[in-house]
Amino acid sequence: MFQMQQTMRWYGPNDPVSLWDIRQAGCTGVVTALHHIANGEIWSIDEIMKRKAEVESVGMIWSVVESVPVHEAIKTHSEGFEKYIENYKATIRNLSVCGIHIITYNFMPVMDWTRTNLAYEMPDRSLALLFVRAEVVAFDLFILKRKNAEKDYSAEEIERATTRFNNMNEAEKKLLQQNMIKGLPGSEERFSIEKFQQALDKYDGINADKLRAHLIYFLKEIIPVAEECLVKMVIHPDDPPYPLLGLPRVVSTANDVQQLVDAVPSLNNGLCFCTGSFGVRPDNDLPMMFKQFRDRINFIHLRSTKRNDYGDFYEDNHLEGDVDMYAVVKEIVAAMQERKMSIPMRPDHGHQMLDDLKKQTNPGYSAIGRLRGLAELRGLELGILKSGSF
Ligand code: DNO
Repeated sequence: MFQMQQTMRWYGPNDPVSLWDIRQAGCTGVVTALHHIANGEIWSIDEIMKRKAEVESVGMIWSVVESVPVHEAIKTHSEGFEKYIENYKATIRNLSVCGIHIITYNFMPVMDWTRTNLAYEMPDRSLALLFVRAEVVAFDLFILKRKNAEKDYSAEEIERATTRFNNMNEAEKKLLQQNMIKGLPGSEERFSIEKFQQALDKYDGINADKLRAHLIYFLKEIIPVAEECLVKMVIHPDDPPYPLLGLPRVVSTANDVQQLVDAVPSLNNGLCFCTGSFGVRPDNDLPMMFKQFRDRINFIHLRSTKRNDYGDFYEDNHLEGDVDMYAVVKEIVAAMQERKMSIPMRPDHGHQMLDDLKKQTNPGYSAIGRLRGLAELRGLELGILKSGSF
């Protein structure tokens, strides 16, 4: 019987969660990246081997790279983008030489995953990550003051944002700005407000169709290299799965993913199935989506969110919230038996809880919350496997 390969993300030597912590959580694999190498530069074999040795010295394997970031020039087709694509290919080759064969990346313009509140208190007093859409709209209209921003929102959304903004004190406004532009761990980009505006300006004239065309161009360049090196590229969906601050997002729905598959059908053109990201949209049927793309899902993030009708959501416990985790894990278990292989999975995020409340932690990536999530998911999978109900 094939089971998910249990992994956790590790941000490298500065991560307050150690490799031994990850091992004690029951993981056999580690998901990591060379965060110290600037976006767009080639990852050398030396640097990759150093990280690999570190992970292996603790008795685990480096299962998945998350992420090799895609330089902004590649997304906008601005100066130097061909060179950055060549560098990306070189990194794929080097990772493959070192025996690392699954690479995660995303194609979100300017910002990676985004939340407005990093310490939202749950009824049990653990802290969760929260996204309030009215606050993003308020940031756009009243802090960033983006030209023509009001055209992107309905009258009702503007009213909600105005009320929310008027109720915020200076400290809250400052914190919101910070949360929007400073980037969450793994985002790889940090901006001042001026630099942020300049980065947005680069997307003038780039709508969803154009961004998609740039993504397909990139795939047509890199997937043949991935095929040759036996590397599975897995794209991470947009988080949240809809446009932000006027920036297009093109990996938010089943239809978006299908378009990428149609353009580049190779199985090396794969998907990182992130239930927390896709699950924010009620029109994304997660078990169906898993089934649709099961041949090319080579990495899984399991997490659940709880949404409301305004586009807000918070990150819930892994087996609660809107994601039907039982139905999703059933599909995963079935797909693994069919493909005769296990797929690496990490419990994505977790609440800050217990002893971690007294510590400095990476938002979403504290040890104990993820340990709870992993323990629950591992039990769910075992129950499904043993009962043969898949
Ligand atoms: C957040 C993560 C993302 C993800 C990238 C993949 O917790 O899931 O930062 O790593 O989008 O490139």
